[in-house]
Order: sequence, then C-alpha cells, then structure tokens
Amino acid sequence: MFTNCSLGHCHIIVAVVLWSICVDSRKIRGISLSYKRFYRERKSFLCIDGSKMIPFDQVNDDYCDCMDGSDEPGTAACPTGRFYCTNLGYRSHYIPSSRVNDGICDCCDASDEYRSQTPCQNTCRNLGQRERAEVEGQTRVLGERLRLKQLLIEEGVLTWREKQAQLRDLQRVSDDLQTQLDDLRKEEARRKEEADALREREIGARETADNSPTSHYRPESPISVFKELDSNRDGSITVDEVQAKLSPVQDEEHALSEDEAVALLGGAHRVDLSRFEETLWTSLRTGDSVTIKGRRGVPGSLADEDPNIKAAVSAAEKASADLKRVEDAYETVYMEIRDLREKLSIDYGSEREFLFLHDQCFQLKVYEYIYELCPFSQVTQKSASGEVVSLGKWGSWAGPPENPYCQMRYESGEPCWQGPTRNTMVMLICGTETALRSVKEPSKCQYVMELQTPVSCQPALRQRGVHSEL
Ligand code: MAN
Repeated sequence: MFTNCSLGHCHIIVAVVLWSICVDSRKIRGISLSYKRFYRERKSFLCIDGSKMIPFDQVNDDYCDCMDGSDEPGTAACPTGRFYCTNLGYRSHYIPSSRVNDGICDCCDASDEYRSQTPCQNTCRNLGQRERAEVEGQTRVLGERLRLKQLLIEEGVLTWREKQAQLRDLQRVSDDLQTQLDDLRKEEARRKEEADALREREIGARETADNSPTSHYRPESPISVFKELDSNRDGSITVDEVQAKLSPVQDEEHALSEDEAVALLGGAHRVDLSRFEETLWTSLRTGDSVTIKGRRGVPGSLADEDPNIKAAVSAAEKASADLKRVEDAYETVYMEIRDLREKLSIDYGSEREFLFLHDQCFQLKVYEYIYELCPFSQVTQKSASGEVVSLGKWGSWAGPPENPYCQMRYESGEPCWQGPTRNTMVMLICGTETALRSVKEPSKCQYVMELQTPVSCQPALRQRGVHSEL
C-alpha cells in the first residue's frame, strides 16, 4: 500500500493510520448505556466518583487517572477498572478491565478483545438462544408445578371444609348423646332404686320368715346357706361338705376336686361362719364358678325367687347396659372430636397448602434403614431387624421468619444411647412429585430429610436479564 508513495505521502498515511488507531482505542468502550452520559465528549472528564477532573483526551489513553478507574473503561490501565460487556443477545455483565485485550475472549460479543490477536467470535446470539430455551423449559416445568400446587391447595380447601362439616356433625351427635346420657343416667338410677327397694322389702320379709318355721321362702342369708351346707351341724363347713353339696356352675354332674374345695374355702380345710362369709359365700354370690347342687340361680340372690324383683333387676340391668352403650358411643365421639380439633388446629401454611400431607406417609430406604415421614405426626427409622425407632414427633415449622414453611421440626424422639434425644429437621424443596428425597444424619441422632413437593414451589420473582433483541 505504501510502495509507490513519496516520503511526504508516506508520512501522511502513517499519521492517518496512527490517528485512526488512537481514535479507535479512545472510542468509549466498556461502558453501559446508563453510564454513557458520563462520557459525552466534552473538553474535560470528571471521574465518576467526582474525585478529579481531567482533560477528556485522557479518557482511555491507557493511563489511569481516576481512583475509581472510570477514565479507563476500555483499557486495562486501572487496577480497579471494569469493562462492560454489552453482549447483545445474551446477558450483559462486567469483567475486570485487566482482562481487556489479554488474548482471552471474555465477552461473548468479543468487545473485550478489540485490539488483540485472538480472533474472538460473537457467540451471544447462540448463548442467548440456548439460555432462553433453558429458561423457557424451566418456566414450563415451574408452571406445571405451580398448577399442581394449585390443585393441592384446592384439595386442601375441600378437605378443610369436609373436616369442618365432620366436626359440626360430630358435635351434633355428641350433644345428642349427652342428652341421652342425662336421661339414661336418670333412668338407670330410677331402675336401681326400684330394684333396691323391692329387694330391701323382700329381705325384711325374709328376716321375719327366718324366724318363722312356716316360711315358704327359701332362706338365702349367709347364715341360712351356711346352715344348709353344714350337714353335720358342727358349726363349720369342711372340704367333704363342700364336695357333697356344691358343683361347678357349668357342669352340675361334675364333682369338685379336693383342691378346688380347699381353694373355695380360702385354702383351709374347714371354715367357721365368719371365714365362710369371707371365702365360699363370696364365690357363691357371684355365681360364676360354683353353685349349690340342684339350686337354680345364684345363692343369696332374691331375683330367682320373686318375679317382681326379677323384673326390676332385669330392668335395672337393661338400663345400665343402655347407659354403658351410650357412654361408649359418647367416649368414641369425644375422642374423634378431640382428634379432629387437634388436626384442625395445626398450621398448614398461609393457604393451607400443606393440609394434603396430613394422613400421608413417605418412605425412603437409606443403607440398612427404612425412614418414614408422616407429616404433622412423626418420623421413624426401621432397622433391618424390624425395630422401629422414633426420630421425633411433630413439633413446629422451623424456617426463617420470611419463609417459615420451608422447614419442619420433629422433636423428642427416642433417646440416643450416650447421645441426645433423636430429632429430625425436614427441608421442603420444590419438585413435581411429593416424595422423600434424602435422609442424612449429619450428627449423631440428629437427622435431616428432604421432602420434595410442588407445594413448596414459588413463582419466579424475575427472569435473569437476557436481551431478547438481537
Ligand atoms: C441406631 C440408629 C442410628 C444412630 C445410632 C446411635 O443405630 O438410630 O441412626 O446413629 O442408633 O447409637
């Protein structure tokens, strides 16, 4: 290009080339759009930190004048300087200005290597496309997870309503049972009183009859039974007399063995009236094991003899049974109400989004153990031998104040041998499936689990800054 030129011409051409290189290097590079206003070419340049005013031609002259490096955005002169990669089509970012023209392509738009030998390609378009595809994929997945989350929230709302309705129903049943109980208690007391009154009247009559040889009543007081069993009238009842007069309730033909007779006499071979009342009489009155041969009903009972007493006793027994049945039903309903109230008092998240986890359990096998997490209830560890150890019972949400629902604490599990009580921290992470993902024991008997669920997914706050324009 310079071969045919005269010396004067050559000087001019060289000067023009040098000037153009100089102008090129002085071109304000490495600054963002918002910083351009600081570099509008005037006579002087004020360092961006305001510390110094320099002639404008000292900007990007490869000599660092400003403390903040703002006079050399396009050269590597300032140690604190930074170069802005515009990266159109991809993400803009800063690099230390020491990397400008260092032979390594840092900016995808190749702008940092404007005067180096390294041939840098502009790869921003490809990178941008790839990243946008990635972001789109992630956005799609997140969208799907958030849709699942919404379904689970709605499921939770329905469950909550169902449980509330269930509670109201149970409360109604409980009130009704309570009314029934009041009536049945009165009925039972009345029936018992009636039966007792009849019995007392009968006992009075019998006491009179005891003293009358013409009585048609069979005497059933302990004295009269004692007398009946004391065949030889020696004032005591012996094993022989027991064997002769008594038989098992179930089988009247069967004779009692000597041992059985001794046991009935409280371990003795002979008892007087007072010991009889403490031993054999008690057994006879219950009517469970032995009875007097040929005798219907329980000795000492009046009911088998007087139809009125019999009717009153059976009415009292029926009243007791009715009361018992309703008491049992009330107890069951009471427990159900208590359990339900307990369940409804748990904090299931701001939108009750975690309610669906109640009544579910998740398992994961890690080495020799099978871990089971039943949210809002407990965590267990089952060993290969089948032994199940508690790793903690539901305690509370334990995330930071700005997001308490990202961690659950289960506490007061089984004490660890020579160690603390077992506790578990459950970290909730965003995912498509609801599943237990990992279990670790970072320190002895302190467990950390990861429970993945779409309910823990949050809408993305903002997309990363990718230029969509090309
Ligand atoms: C069992 C398990 C372990 C625990 C030890 C502590 O083997 O519960 O997780 O570390 O006990 O002795």
